[in-house]
Amino acid sequence: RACNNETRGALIVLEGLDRCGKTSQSSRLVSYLEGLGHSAELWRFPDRNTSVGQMISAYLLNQSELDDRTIHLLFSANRWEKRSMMETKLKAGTTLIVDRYSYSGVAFSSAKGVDLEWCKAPEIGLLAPDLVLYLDMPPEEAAERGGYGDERYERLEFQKKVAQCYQILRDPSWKMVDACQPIEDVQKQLQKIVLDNVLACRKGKPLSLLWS
Ligand code: Z5A
Repeated sequence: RACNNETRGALIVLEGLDRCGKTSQSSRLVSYLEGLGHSAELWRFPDRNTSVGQMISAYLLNQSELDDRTIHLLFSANRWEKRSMMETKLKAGTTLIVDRYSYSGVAFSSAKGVDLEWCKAPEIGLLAPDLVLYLDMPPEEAAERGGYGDERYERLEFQKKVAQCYQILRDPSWKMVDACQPIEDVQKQLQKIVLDNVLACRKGKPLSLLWS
């Protein structure tokens, strides 16, 4: 596999409301890239496998209570603890398809009323995605998909606030994809955008840092 900065992998993030299809689309994208001979891995945040991730998981399952800023910093720490591995993989030529990232961190905490700039601060210096794919879907439609379970944020009123916070964070480089279409149609659109981005990164697009 490619092993220098000129042929690095791409950092590609999928964002969107609960149930918009991030997990389904992320795993399909990895299979697609692997089928073309690219090295690719599926990552997700929170990564519930680490000790920080287990604290987050207990919170999301309503098994523990934490102050809003405390849980925010744990989500951020969960990204920081993976940062060096992320950089190593990218520089070794592996593309990372990441199911949620710092934008979820800021959108969910600011939807609770925590100041947006305060929420962004601990994310500064993490690797910036080469591409953000936003799976766009009205909260009412997302709520109808497979029903919400028992996790903390799975309530329509709260998801509406999260959607508003994503709107504030959104910048012109984000690729918005209509997530109400059938899975295969969404996937076809994502494949084209992702492949273009992977090829651009292989040609030497430098890695950059988030919000600095
Ligand atoms: N959170 C945070 O607060 N701070 C942070 O920093 C981070 C996260 C990183 C983690 O949830 C929670 O933590 C999350 C944000 C918060 N809370 N919420 N809400 P998670 O990542 O474990 O769970 P999720 O992101 O909400 O994933 P999900 O519920 O599994 O949704 P999804 O990945 O977007 O969708 P899916 O699993 O691919 O699909 C959902 C269902 O819809 C499934 O039955 C599919 O078959 C179906 N589906 C998918 N696409 C389609 C289409 N196109 N048509 C019809 N049906 C479809």
